[in-house]
Amino acid sequence: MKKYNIYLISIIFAAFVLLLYIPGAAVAGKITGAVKVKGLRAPADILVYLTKAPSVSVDLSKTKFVMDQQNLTFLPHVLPIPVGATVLFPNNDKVDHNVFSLSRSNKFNLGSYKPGERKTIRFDKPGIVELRCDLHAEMIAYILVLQNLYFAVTDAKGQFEIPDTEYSAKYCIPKIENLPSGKYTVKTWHEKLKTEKQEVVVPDNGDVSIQWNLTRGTPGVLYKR
Ligand SMILES: [Cu+2]
Repeated sequence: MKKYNIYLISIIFAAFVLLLYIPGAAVAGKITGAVKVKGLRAPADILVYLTKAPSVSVDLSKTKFVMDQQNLTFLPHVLPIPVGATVLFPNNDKVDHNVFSLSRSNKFNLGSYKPGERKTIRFDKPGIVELRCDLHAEMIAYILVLQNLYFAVTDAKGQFEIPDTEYSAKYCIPKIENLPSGKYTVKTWHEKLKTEKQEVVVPDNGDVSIQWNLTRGTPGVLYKR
């Protein structure tokens, strides 16, 4: 029995040492924070993303990105996706819709389609995709095509966490627990807010928290060319 305990303790100790020395394994941390805004009903639907981050190769074949159409509304209003992802556009409404985008990076027109029908589009270029409907001028939403998986959208209270494990779970993306330690540029995007950026340092082991105060204005592009 005693021998068994010593074995167990040694194994736990070895695993712990290994965890400390494998680069990027479970150590380092998250970027968390909160956004405050003036002139918006809620600080929700604001994209917070890293302009440059280590590339993580994950299997996107099981992801299920959906831009729904219900009650003359696109759902969700803001959908961030990694570049190369495919999005399903089901018409779950009682009327026809015609989804299109005039955005330079991802131009398309799905044509008019009926309730119960669905179409898909693959997004191969990073950037902002403004979605519209040819039949309903009030319908508008954004698909934000991102270069890496380190991003989050603020909740109703303006809070966010990068990497966003809730997002990964929702869209069936293999979970990324933490960011490797290092210096990162964090940026925001919202259709009605001035883009802001901050430099943050993720320590070797632990999280870093940032606060934003955003104001109304014209946003910038996601990535400079
Ligand atoms: Cu429509």
